Amino acid sequence: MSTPRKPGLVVTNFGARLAVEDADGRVHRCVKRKELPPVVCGDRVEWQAQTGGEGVVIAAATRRNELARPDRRGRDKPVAANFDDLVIVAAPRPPPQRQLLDRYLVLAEHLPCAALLVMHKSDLAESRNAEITALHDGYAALGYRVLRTSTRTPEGLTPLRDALRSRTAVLVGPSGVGKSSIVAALVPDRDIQIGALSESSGLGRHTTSATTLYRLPGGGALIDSPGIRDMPLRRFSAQQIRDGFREFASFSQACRFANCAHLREPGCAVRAAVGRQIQRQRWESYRAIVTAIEEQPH
Ligand SMILES: Nc1nc2c(ncn2[C@@H]2O[C@H](COP(=O)(O)OP(=O)(O)OP(=O)(O)O)[C@@H](O)[C@H]2O)c(=O)[nH]1
Ligand SMILES: [Mg+2]
Ligand SMILES: [Zn+2]
Repeated sequence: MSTPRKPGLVVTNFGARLAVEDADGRVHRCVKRKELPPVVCGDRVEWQAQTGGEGVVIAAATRRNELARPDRRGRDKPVAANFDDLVIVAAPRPPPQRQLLDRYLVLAEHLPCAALLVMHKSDLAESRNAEITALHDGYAALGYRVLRTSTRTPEGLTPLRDALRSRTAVLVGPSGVGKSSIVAALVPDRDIQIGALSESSGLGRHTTSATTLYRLPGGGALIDSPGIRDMPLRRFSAQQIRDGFREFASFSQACRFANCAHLREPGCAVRAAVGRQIQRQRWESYRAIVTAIEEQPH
């Protein structure tokens, strides 16, 4: 006899093993039906309880968006789905990599989702240095939302807490910038949520290193994902990369060629604006990204 189908939210996964939250906020250990494509953190699913064992996920809803990242073999695998914001975390330590920030911003433009830049560790003296200040002001000038945050000062996370209220956000950025520290500070019962996950999912301590969704006390959710060194953008065309640099749009119409790549073409209005209305470092980052994408295996 089969039990009723119930709606659920995937909180974390490890291969085919899933932790699924039910409508009452309880987490259940489930397996996925073999014929279903991979199911990840943030996926809405239907599942059925089974007597004395793991539940079975029998259907997954179409995703609104998804974050993919390279697996150990370098192939893109989805790791999170259905989020409102990509929170891109940078800090003075480890030193920020502009090109990585720009890759995440291109990604956010196309996922689609909103992008929020977080200049973290604002308690450190270096957070006022020329490089961090230039990043902050440069991205703010492009219309991106940029926040300064710290987990080491009393009010250091207030702006981020307010920005994330009732939203589902994914934290991304290189290892060591402070993503998990932010989650620990914004999710007071994170250890309890991890404990519940480890217990109910049978995934053990794995849940602290896998992409995992945590409930925020004021509503909404935060997805913590381990840092990666690179964001390959393999799924994007050259045109999408160009469109990912939002400040190019008002100039590219004036380029001599409609399909101008803004690299070496004569009569390029984007390049003519570099160093003036277009920040030189953004254009250099753009050039490095398109060059890398042309060279990478697909
Ligand atoms: N000074 C300062 N240090 C911080 C702050 N937030 C986190 N850190 C420190 O930064 C280091 C890395 O923090 P994590 O939260 O583990 O970084 P992460 O981004 O989750 O790293 P991965 O999980 O490896 O991707 C730790 O030593 C933290 O104590 C902050 O606001 N100020
Ligand atoms: Mg972490
Ligand atoms: Zn051009």
